[in-house]
Amino acid sequence: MKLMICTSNKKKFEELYSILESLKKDANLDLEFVSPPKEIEVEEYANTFLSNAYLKAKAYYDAFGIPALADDSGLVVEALSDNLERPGVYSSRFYKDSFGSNVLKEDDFKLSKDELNNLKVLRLLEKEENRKAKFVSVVAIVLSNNYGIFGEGELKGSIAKEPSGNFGFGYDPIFIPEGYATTLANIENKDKISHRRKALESVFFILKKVL
Ligand code: ITT
Repeated sequence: MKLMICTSNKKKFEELYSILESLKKDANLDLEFVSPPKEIEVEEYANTFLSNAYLKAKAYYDAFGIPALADDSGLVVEALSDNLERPGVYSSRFYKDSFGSNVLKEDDFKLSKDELNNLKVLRLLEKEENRKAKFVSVVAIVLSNNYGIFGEGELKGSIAKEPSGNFGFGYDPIFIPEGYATTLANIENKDKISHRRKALESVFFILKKVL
């Protein structure tokens, strides 16, 4: 069976692909992971990771008629969250969010999107003692028109005082996983411990039963 890995984020694609290949080998499943024939624009208008993951996978399934896998993920910082988790489902575009927008100055906008997101979190936490955070990933697989399966994974940790490391992407340079003394961007085997691996393991558990 062909399974499309549906994301516009190149680094996320690489992580999904590499974890999926290792799970496939362990499960001895006849699966071929492919890229979608072309990228499509999906409006992620829902307010949960689960709904957004489903929206992405379903949009690709509807466009190409091939079983589709999508991940919706993000960082949740305890001190920045109230009834809304932040950056949460808005992780990718947090630097543009009106919440805390005064901490970024005009001059900062020469930085990349990931650097701006990290800078904003660090500035918002400047005087904050509670640095607890977690990464969340929800993976949806749409197998046919009315049949979707899901998996969720979390990685607990804390926010560093400054960015460090080059592995991974997004918020990895400012996130220290529980039990480690350094950021995820300094940890070469991220794929073995990540929220994404946990989400894929849990959806694979179901996939093995239904294929
Ligand atoms: P697609 O929707 O096309 O998959 P995206 O990057 O927009 O790509 P999301 O909407 O799921 O994906 O946003 C996830 C954001 O959360 C991502 O851009 C990062 O900023 C952050 N993020 C998610 N997983 C991460 C990880 O493993 N390490 C660091 N940051 C991560």
